[in-house]
Amino acid sequence: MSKLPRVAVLGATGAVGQEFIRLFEERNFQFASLKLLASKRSAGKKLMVCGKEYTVEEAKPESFENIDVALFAGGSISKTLAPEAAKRGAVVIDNSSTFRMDPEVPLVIPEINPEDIATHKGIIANPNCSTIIMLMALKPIYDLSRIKRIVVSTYQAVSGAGKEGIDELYEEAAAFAKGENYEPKILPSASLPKHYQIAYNLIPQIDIFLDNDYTKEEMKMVNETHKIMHDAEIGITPTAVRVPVARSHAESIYVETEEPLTVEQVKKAIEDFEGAELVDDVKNMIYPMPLDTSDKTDVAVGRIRKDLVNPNGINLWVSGDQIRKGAALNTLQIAEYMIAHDML
Ligand code: 3JN
Repeated sequence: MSKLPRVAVLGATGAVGQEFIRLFEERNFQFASLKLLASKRSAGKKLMVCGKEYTVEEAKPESFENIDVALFAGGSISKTLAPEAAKRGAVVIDNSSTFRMDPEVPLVIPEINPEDIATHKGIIANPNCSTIIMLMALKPIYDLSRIKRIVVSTYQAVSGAGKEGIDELYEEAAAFAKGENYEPKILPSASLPKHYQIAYNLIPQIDIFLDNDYTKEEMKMVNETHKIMHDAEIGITPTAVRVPVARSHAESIYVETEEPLTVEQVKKAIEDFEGAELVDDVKNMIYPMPLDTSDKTDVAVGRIRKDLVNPNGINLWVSGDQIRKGAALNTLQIAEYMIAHDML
């Protein structure tokens, strides 16, 4: 048996960092040592991991000396610290978008393109949550017949905008119930000049608009899908929408394949695909819902049906926990794959 890895977690106190810690316990993830890192503001906090207390340290370039694998929860800090960690010999698995489209950096969903991990040069990128949740449903279909076209609308939970997003939803709903006014400050994004109520509403904007009138979140889904699937020919049209759901994203997806597929073929492929769960029994009102997929490992796929117009079209509905499979779990699975294949 090879040696256990020396692990660092950057962003340990945030939602993704906390999920890493839960997953270490749940998956019995073994390490020789663990360092919990965060911004100066969180340094000194004590956190329990697998029954042992750890003190959060301020993240600095030197923090990554003698580290085998560094799990980065995300954020702009990745830009400066990921190269510093890689320089010191750590393999960085990064949740931010900073390096995702860098041709030198593999972008990996372990159930889909694990072979790309071996090409890393010190940094491996974790895809955007909406991309991961979509592709966990579409890869089994792609393996039956190449996908030519995807039209997807996302229904993204407020926790995708951080803890402040959840607080805003709860506070707005509570204020509304009491007939009070509430001034939104966070959604669609704290940094934007205008904010809209999310309680009892939908906001068809996640992140900023780009020159083509698609949002950055939507274009992440397009570009990252091409890279992960090694197929830049897939035509993808996304609409990303923030919905008043606390946790777990959902997506309505139309796919068009090269060859016509039957619903039975698609259902079987989803059932057989590691990490996807078929939740599809409409006669008994069984379909994926965010309340059911929150804190769950698998991405749930249902409402699978033939398109009414195109014989090569299939429609489906997906829901998955974006903090888990969409972020922390996918990152940890990359580390687990590397450990299992003696790559660290
Ligand atoms: O809004 C969501 O539901 C997902 C948000 C993702 C996100 C938010 C801020 C910055 C990302 C991401 O993972 O793509 C980033 C980023 O790293 O650019």
